Amino acid sequence: MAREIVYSVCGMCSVRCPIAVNVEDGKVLSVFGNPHAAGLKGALCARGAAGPALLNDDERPQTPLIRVGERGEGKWRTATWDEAFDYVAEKLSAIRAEHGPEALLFSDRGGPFPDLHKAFMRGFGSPNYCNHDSACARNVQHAALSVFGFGRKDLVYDLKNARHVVLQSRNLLEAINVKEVNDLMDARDAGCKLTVIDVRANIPASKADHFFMVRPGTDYCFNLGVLHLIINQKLYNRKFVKEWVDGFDILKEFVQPFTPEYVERETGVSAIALENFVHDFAKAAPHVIWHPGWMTARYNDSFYMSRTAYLINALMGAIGSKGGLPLSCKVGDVGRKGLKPLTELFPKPEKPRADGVGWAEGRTHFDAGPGLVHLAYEAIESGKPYPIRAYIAHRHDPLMAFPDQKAVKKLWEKLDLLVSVTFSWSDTAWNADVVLPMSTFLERESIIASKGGLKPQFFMRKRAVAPRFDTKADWEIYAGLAKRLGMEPLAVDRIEQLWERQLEGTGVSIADFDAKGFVELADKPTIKPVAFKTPSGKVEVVNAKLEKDGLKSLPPYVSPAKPPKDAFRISFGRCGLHTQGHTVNNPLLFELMPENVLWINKTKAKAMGIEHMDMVEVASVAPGGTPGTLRAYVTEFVHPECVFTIHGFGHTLPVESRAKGRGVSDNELMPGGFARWDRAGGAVSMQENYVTVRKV
Ligand SMILES: Nc1nc2c(c(=O)[nH]1)N[C@H]1C(S)=C(S)[C@@H](COP(=O)(O)OP(=O)(O)OC[C@H]3O[C@@H](n4cnc5c(=O)[nH]c(N)nc54)[C@H](O)[C@@H]3O)O[C@H]1N2
Ligand SMILES: Nc1nc2c(c(=O)[nH]1)N[C@H]1C(S)=C(S)[C@@H](COP(=O)(O)OP(=O)(O)OC[C@H]3O[C@@H](n4cnc5c(=O)[nH]c(N)nc54)[C@H](O)[C@@H]3O)O[C@H]1N2
Ligand code: SF4
Ligand SMILES: [Mo]
Repeated sequence: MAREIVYSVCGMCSVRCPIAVNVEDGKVLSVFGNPHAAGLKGALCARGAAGPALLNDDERPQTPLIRVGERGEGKWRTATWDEAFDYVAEKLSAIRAEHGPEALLFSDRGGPFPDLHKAFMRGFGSPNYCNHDSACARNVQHAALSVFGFGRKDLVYDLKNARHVVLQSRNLLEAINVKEVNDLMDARDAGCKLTVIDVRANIPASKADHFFMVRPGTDYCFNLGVLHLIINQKLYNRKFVKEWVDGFDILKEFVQPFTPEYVERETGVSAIALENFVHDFAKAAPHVIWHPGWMTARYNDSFYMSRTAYLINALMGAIGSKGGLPLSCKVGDVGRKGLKPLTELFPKPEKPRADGVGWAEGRTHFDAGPGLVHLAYEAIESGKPYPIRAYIAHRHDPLMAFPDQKAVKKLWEKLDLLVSVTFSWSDTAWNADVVLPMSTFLERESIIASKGGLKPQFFMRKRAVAPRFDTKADWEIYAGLAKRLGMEPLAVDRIEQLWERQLEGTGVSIADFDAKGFVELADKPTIKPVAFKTPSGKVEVVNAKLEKDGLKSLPPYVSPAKPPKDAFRISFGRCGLHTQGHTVNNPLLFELMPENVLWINKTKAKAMGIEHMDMVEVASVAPGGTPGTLRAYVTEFVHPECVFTIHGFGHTLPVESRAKGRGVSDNELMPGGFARWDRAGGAVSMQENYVTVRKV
């Protein structure tokens, strides 16, 4: 019996926790949290532990597939990898010859391994590398950039040492990052206070010292009220403000109307409770964290919720502080050399990006990084600024991730080629021309990734077992295409060729990863001195780029519309047992949670004759959505103006026998929602949609 522990990286969600895989005779027995990883305590979440069930599931694409029927009809022919590579490469070459290399669009799920995909796009000659983030954290990213000049991941949440944590639109105990969960629980044991601001009582609310159930859409107002109290009652860190905050007087003047009484009328939170909380919070400064949110593609002003959250942290002196939000160290900050980027194998494409991000009028304030893929779709439809005719959706299911499938499909109609690279079935894979099946995370290697933080590190995903089916790792997929598209440097036969290239000059070797699966680049945690990348070098209340694009740094607060009569705003989020839409069909996780329910306020439900666990139909108020039926979860712990559900259910594909027909898809309740996106923050505004509910 050959038994071994393989150190690798979880792939059940984009957090990518370090894992230890218990392998016997080429079979995975179990998966644990990597015991060497600080803060993980050897733990994984339920989804990570269900990795072997994904590996052993036969209901996933097992070989390359080429469409034979109409798009979405589900008629395929199986192909060998050579055939599939030839097919895709020939199409791509023809499109490049006719429309130029920029006619290829790529969207990615994000995470730590995008360098390879970006390199592939550069090698092809296209600038159109995007990720999924306009349906996720783009508002937070742009908020960080606008206030600090650096991105959201340039700050660390030092939860372990915090004395008061505020979770606003952030479900830290169910939308899981295992280390963060452990750190928060340790901090709580050491006396850290917890405040939750949400439209319903989630799990963190059950452990909170202060819980505020705010009227949906009023978070910006809530934060302006908090700033009002912090400033007027001189609860801020004067030294930090004097040294580091530019525009304090402008902020002071702006927040004057937001008295506790005003905030009470808007949010429903009592003026006294608000004042008590703010004093409690300020007492713990600077060891405080006001979380700016993660999935904030919710309202037209969610960007401003995150901006004001960052400003509150700054006024508390929490930026750069232990137990607050210290600056993340990059590899270079601890005197080491970073990984050699694979993108540098090819020159930067000359054409501007199709989404207009960073250059087009009204879009110059956006991060020139991975951009806004929903705007690139508009370029497919309009042909402006130039035609986009091929699209590779890598580890991305836009048909489930964006509102309004019909609208998205329509925008894709002019594509000559749509490729889905995925390890499970998804609506996007089902609608693709070619499905390139990826090996699960237990069956593949990835390129080496680098992680910043207080102690930067490199980490490596290793193959724990051989693939069960005819699937490939992503490096094998892009190497296969690179060989046929004349991109020599990526046309490798072994992953070591890429690893060696990445590690050149770093002083780290491939063998160094054997001991723990990662290599730490500093002996002890480093708290970096505070420095901002804004033009003034300070925290900026007024952002010149926003103003130049005709947008406001501090827009007037607009009271959110009340839902139409007998209707509710749709609200959604995550649960601990599933990742987005792609684990519902996982045999183990499905058993634990086969469908979603609809949280509805008790008083409202009573008036509508709906009892707990009754079947209800939920339908969009705007025409064009797809109604669905699910059970009502009747509770006083959800705001009466909204109903809430867990995202990712309501699958329809015949190839997913378990998930099919179970629960309801929230994004199908948002017709027209694809077009509602925030000009300032860049993300779609998914909670600006209303639904009706009736007992069936
Ligand atoms: N209505 C509504 N819409 C939402 C949300 C919501 O709550 N409500 N949540 C939003 C959020 S926060 C996000 S992040 C997005 C998520 O949506 P997406 O960005 O599309 O991400 P996932 O659903 O995680 O994965 C997409 C596909 O990639 C495949 N996949 C997963 N991991 C891998 C991998 O390692 N390799 C490969 N090749 N394929 C992989 C999965 O099988 C799945 O089919 O959706 C957003 N959209
Ligand atoms: N188990 C699990 N963990 C995950 C994921 C997963 O799919 N499953 N996905 C990962 C990804 S991609 C992301 S982006 C993160 C998301 O992490 P989070 O953003 O923390 O997760 P969500 O559950 O979408 O939303 C957080 C909370 O916002 C609340 N909320 C909804 N509307 C409002 C509002 O108007 N105001 C306020 N104040 N609160 C509101 C919801 O009730 C929910 O409790 O989680 C990551 N971790
Ligand atoms: S949070 Fe869970 S699913 Fe996500 S990477 Fe960590 S263990 Fe895996
Ligand atoms: Mo996300």
